[in-house]
Amino acid sequence: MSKDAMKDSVLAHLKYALGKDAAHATVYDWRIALSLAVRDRIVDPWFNATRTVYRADAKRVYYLSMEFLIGRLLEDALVNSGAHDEARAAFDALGLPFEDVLYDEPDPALGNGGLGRLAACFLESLSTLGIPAMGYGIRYEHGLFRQRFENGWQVEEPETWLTQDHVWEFERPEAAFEIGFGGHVHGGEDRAVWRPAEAVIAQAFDTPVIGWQGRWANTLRLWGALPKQVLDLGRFNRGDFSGAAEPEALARTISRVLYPDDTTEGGKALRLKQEYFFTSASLRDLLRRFEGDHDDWRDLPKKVAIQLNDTHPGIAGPELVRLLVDERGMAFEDAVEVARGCLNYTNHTLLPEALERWNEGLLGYLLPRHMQLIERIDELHARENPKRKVSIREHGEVKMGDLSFIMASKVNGVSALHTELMKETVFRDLHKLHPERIINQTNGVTPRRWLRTCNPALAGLITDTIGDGWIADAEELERLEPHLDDAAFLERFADAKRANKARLADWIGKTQGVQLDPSAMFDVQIKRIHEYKRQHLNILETIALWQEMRDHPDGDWQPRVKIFGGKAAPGYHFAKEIIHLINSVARVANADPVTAKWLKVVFPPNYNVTLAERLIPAADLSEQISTAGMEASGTGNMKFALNGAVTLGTLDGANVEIRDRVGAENFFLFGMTAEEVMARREVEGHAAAAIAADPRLARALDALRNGTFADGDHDRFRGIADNIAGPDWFLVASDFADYWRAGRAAEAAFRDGAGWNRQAALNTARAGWFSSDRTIRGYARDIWRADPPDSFRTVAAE
Ligand code: NBG
Repeated sequence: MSKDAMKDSVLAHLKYALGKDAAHATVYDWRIALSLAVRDRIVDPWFNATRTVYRADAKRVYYLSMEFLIGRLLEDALVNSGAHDEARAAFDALGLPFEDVLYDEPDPALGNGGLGRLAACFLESLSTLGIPAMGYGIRYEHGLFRQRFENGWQVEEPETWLTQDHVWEFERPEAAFEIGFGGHVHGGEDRAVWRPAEAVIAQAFDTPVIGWQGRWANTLRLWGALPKQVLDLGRFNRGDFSGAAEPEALARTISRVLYPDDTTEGGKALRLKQEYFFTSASLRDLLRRFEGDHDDWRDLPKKVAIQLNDTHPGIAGPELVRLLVDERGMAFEDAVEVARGCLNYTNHTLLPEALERWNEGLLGYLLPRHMQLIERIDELHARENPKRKVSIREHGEVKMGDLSFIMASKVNGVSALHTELMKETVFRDLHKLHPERIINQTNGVTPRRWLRTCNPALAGLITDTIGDGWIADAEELERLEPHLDDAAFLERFADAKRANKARLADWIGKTQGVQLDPSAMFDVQIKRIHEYKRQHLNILETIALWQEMRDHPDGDWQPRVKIFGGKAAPGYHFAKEIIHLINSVARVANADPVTAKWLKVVFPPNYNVTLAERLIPAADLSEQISTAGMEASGTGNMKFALNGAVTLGTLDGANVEIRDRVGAENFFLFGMTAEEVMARREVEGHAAAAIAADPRLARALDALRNGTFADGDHDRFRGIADNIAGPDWFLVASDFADYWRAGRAAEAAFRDGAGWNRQAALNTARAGWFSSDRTIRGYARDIWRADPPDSFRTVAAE
């Protein structure tokens, strides 16, 4: 499409879809008009893909996830459909600010963190690779809360992305299922009849997900909850107006809000309802699709691969068995075999508080038939494995991890270390019974969004240097290596980083009112706020650094900017205190005339995909400092490396593999290993000993207790100080000294401009393996046994 055709299309949509005249159009109007123009270009490849899959009767992958953190869609669609340059040119010709239009789009926060963003990267890679797939999830009316700071404290506000037109989705009133809850089960063991006490309608909303170069598009199908009956007319006529609207309100709560917590289980009935709601709708949808062309249910695993993204859709096992037995007349044991042939499960955390368990009373009340089937599945597994020590049910609870494991063909971890720890810890007994079942698939990120789109300066340099093949095959980035001995290339690499930092400094100046020196070292930690991720270790080191600078105001300090971003779960008090501490240190340190030229602390609020896209390209140092053994993988760590930031990190999650690939000399390692962590926790008084041995740490902790950052209030940060001095489960004290050492080593390396630059460029050159295309190929090969249809290439040419 030419620039003029794009311009005409945008103007036509502005006029006929929005009813606006160019002279009176707002940024919002232009954004919607442009989105519609780009959407037009996606619909054909999307239809073609669907037709091709039907024609080839190809196996489909179904990715079930409570969260899809898709980020803004317009720029992604522009870049992947190849319309970006024409669109920019068209907007230039119209005299309109293209960037403002792109940033006008709200970021749909339909996820908490890594798990949801991974699902979004996977969808994009599935489309890029032409693998027939569908993402299934919930269309939350309110995504993750919007974060604001008030006197440094986190304040949560509802996210309202749907108050604007959301033109990327197509409503599908015809794709709807009735989802029941509660009630009673009648009849025998097989072919029981479940009569639910209440029901809601799950209705589909489809969003096309376009792959690189617009060759293929899969669908993200999100379910919205609607009432069976909009209005209780009887109550309305009796004058009970608010009561009359009750059925609607009740039903809609199911897809109203995303649970704002990615590590602890709310244990709420509503959450269980949400999980069953979208899992059941998705399974019934895919069975209906299969039913259209096939008549033997035993063939289901040949056509259907289902991936359970963590245990949130773990009820899929019993639900699929129920649909096959009660609604299609299959024998129980056959149904279990068919279900297991289709289902696979990804584990994303070892934190015990995050492993879902449902009270049997609650499960039996909301899903009585499923509770019966879970008992039978458990008995069958016991019969098949007479030596087993475990049971799905324990202390009156159903362990969703064990249920998902037992009902899956393959169970995977998300980094090499995490997978090994899974075998030794949570699934130790099940792994002994089924040693083939657990495999590893190290996470990845899409290089389209996380390099090509978010970092045009670096992407342009790479393409000038090695061509654009890296966008489809990120491992081609290795071809940069020979250029790392070319001073001119390294200078251009440094220029790109400098430009990104200047841009970020400008934005921070405007939005946060803090002036940053773009030549300082930009040191970034962005992720959910959690004790295991140890933002408090980072801020403690910041305090110690600030104190030393004050002691030696004539010192030759390396200027450093500490940038934080992340939300705390609303009920996680300690995490909120950490946020308050960071903001309090920022307030004091940024205003200190002695240190302000060397040290700045900034914490832009409401961290989300869009903010990550701003921050990552401008980072020099990537903080990946979790307690070893606790971060399953991490994916931010990969995005930083890809964008030429050097990691300061522990041997945790995928950091281990990043270090292996970029080389130990290009990675600042510190801290205990996972094994050492486990051993140290057994040592009584480990924190006190670490503090006694390190005056610097003792003094930083004192500053928390003497009111330095709390206008003299000695108690404000006592909780954090006491925790680090006391139980210190996350070993902040024990890792502090080594973290301090590594931080100084990173600063020294940064001072040596050329050497640092080379390290940074090496990170980019060697991080291509962390593309989600590589991850998806692994899943397709080892788990799903699904391929792109033979005609994928011909379709692209059509
Ligand atoms: C998160 C882990 C991360 C990992 C992502 C994606 C959950 C439950 N787990 O380390 O904490 O990168 O999953 O696999 O959100």
